Amino acid sequence: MERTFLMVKPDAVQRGLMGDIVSRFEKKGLKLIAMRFMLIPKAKAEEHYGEHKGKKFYDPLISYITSGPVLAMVWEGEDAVSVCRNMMGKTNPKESAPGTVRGDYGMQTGRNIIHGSDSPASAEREISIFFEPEDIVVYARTADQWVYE
Ligand code: IDP
Ligand code: MG
Repeated sequence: MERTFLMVKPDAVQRGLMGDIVSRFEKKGLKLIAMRFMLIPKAKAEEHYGEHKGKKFYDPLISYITSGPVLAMVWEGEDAVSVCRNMMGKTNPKESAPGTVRGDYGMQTGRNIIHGSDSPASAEREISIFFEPEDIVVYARTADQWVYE
């Protein structure tokens, strides 16, 4: 099983979309194993988005992601990283397919609703920024026998 880091961004929290977004991943069959509603300290935001440092959207991105609470989550499932990226849609919501989170709710790249890890290695790195090992909830979900053959 693979793990991925997802985060409902401040715009989506303010717009009351948390429940819908969590519900999509839950209904898909992914398993929630950690969740934290929080304000991101600036240093953590800079660590998380370190790969973008120096780009023209970097400073606005750090302001955006620290502008209000986010919902940070870890989800587990078969190929969880790519499954969740597909459900999120393209980075630019104007180009995201209808039915995806960004395609259904966003209008601009600078307000694109959700973050999701782009590889298993990124997922591991990002999870460790936002969660301690003991925050991960280990449990058997009985419905898994109806999700996986
Ligand atoms: P991703 O979130 O789909 O992986 P990245 O290219 O990794 O996209 O960019 C990280 C985040 O930076 C985006 O989700 C978005 O919030 C922001 N971002 C990226 N490009 C732009 C841009 O051109 N204008 C404004 N914000 C941007
Ligand atoms: Mg990215």
